[in-house]
Amino acid sequence: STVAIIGAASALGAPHAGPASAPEALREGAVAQRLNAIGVAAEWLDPLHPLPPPSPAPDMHSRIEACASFARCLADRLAALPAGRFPLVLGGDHAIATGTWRGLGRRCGRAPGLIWVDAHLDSHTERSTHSGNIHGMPLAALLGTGHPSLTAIPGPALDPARTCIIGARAWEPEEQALLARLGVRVFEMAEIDRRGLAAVFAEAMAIARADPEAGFGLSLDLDALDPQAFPAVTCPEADGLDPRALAEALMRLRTCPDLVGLEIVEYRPDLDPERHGARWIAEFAVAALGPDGTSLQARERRYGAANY
Ligand code: DIR
Ligand code: MN
Ligand code: MN
Ligand code: MN
Repeated sequence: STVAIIGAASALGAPHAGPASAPEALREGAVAQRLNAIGVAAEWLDPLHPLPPPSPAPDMHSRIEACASFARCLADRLAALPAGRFPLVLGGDHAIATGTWRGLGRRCGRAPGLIWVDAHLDSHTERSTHSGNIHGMPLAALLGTGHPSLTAIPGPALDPARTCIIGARAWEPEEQALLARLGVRVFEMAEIDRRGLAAVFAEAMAIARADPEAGFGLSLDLDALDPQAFPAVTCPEADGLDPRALAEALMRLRTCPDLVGLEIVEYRPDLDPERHGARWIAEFAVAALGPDGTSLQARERRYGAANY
């Protein structure tokens, strides 16, 4: 099995263009080489670029349509990924997730469980948003709530009972109310400080894997990390995860034959001339995906041609 790295160079959902250049910076930043060096085959596919946004900045409705059409392309790419490829999606802002997880749901034949690692809840709709930014809406849309253009991206909606959030510490009441109504488990930063990330991550994995017939994935918004360690993100929030502790937790994914995809978003290389962030991102990919030949082969068997 080969890790297929898919750059999603869109910042259409963010208030800043920075995340759009992350795939280019990460391609230079040796993510594939780091994986190859530990014996995991990895190669970049052609990155996806959105159409340039018109200026002046378009209204929210046009930005929703632009994010949705980019996400449809990404979903189609993932749904059509050949057998024997494990998808590593590198954003871009978090609005790309609306394409990633619908496309992987199609690839696997059912909705994956999902661990959403984020300082935020990303569960606004076009009606509840305070900021108007689409990257504050993708989790609601994946769960089936929100603007029809976002909820109708082809693929199965997530199951709230197999979805959870890790690292939350900044939200608006409307999105918290939606998640409470749907029953999505939210592991706030305060709970992680109390119990430790290892214990919380184990519980999150059990939630995401509750259906033994379905696979699961992880979406990492880098703003979940403490900005003192990882400042180069679109919306930094104080007092977040320690990147070393996160890398250690991610190592638990290596032995999971049912892991269907990994996504890492919101890196802003324009704030990081030394590329410290790119090295962390390579570290997270290595932690999650390398070296465990048995699990990569088991993934290939489980999500091989017959299931696509
Ligand atoms: C805020 C921030 N809740 C919003 N969300 C971010 O814009 O709706 N998500 N930054 O990653
Ligand atoms: Mn966030
Ligand atoms: Mn807001
Ligand atoms: Mn996010």
